[in-house]
Amino acid sequence: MAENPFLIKNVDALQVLDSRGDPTVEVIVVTTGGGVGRAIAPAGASKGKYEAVELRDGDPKKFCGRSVLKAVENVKQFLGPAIQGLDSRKQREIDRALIEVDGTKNKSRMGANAILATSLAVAKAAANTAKIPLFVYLGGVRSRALPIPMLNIINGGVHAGNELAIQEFLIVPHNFDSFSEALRAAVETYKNLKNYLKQRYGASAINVGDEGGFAPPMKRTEEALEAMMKAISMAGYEPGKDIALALDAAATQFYDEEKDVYRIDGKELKPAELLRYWLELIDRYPIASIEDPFHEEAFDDFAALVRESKGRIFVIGDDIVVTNIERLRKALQHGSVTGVIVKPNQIGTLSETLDFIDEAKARSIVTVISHRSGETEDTTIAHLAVAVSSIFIKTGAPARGERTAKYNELLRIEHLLGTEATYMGKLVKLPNVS
Ligand code: 2PG
Ligand code: MG
Repeated sequence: MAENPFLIKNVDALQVLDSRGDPTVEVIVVTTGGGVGRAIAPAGASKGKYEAVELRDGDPKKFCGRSVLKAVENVKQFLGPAIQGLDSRKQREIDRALIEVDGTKNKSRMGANAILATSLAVAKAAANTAKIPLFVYLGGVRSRALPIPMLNIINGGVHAGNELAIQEFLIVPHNFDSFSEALRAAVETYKNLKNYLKQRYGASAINVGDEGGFAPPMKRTEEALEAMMKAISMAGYEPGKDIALALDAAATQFYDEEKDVYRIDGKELKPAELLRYWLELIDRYPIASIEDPFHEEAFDDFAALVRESKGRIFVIGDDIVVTNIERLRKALQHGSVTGVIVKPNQIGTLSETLDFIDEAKARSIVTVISHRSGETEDTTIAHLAVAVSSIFIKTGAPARGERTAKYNELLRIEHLLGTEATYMGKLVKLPNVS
């Protein structure tokens, strides 16, 4: 009998660079059948306290302390040998083995960067051995819906060198027949925004932040929202009806724990005042979702926004939930979220990411498969979004190679699916947009 071609024959790792010039871990898995899987771990800047831990060497002489040579060694010495000879299709068994080798709750011994890159590379090697695309391998025949992209076109917070407190101002092109049409509208809006910002604020306003969005010298939230509304209209679309707005406040970053206030728009707002501010904004603008409206422990404040917004927006948890099932359960007990961000590197393995998505969906929680601010050419999240029929994907502005890599992969998937492809924007009605 011929040998099983799906067995893991070789696992290798090396240090490569992410979009901020920081080193990160790349893992290459090869199967006995010659299938190859290659995956690279991304890295966040506004990280949640409860995320799985990324291992960095901290040696000031190497990459200013940011090198990941220890994590690379961990793949070669411990993680690789632990899964060698296993069937690459047995993702759960493999991920369990990786978790066991690490032995900590937050993956801090081997490093979540080492573990995630290994876990994803295994799935890609299995798909490659089977000679099918990753989204088909993960999702099967049911995977044919392209997600609605949430494109971060104005950057603030810790992702940009301006004074906007809110980290991400996103456009959500939903009223389109296909993903490619939606992406085209997003690009046209992005280009019009560029022209508008240049005229209004000068040439330095069109410098871009970490995720490819512009980082204009704005101070107030409403300035950014107005600019986006204008850009959508200038591009020939109707704000709300065709293209909605969304925010990722990443509020932990502008929360002052000692004083219990949020520093935003030159003011210090108490949680109850910030809640009122969010409600006012969703009255005035076609905002379909707000991510991390309060800091990462504020389960009750999140719940108050869910209650008081009465289904008019998705209240999305990122830092508060960190792709962790236990945190999701806690958030659901409190009624804190109606949507969640899914970042595989927050939890560290593919199976745990899939379990998280399943549990969210089973509780009618909307999913947003998401990139990190430090990204690479790795396109796994594009495949994951289609595989699990996620309504949304968040992967930056339609600019910078590490962001367009994901959009281009989604265009390829749509092309490959041909007439079988559908667009989530056609299947789902967004709140607060008419
Ligand atoms: C976020 C992300 C990605 P970071 O907060 O949602 O946009 O940022 O990767 O810095 O955590
Ligand atoms: Mg976020």
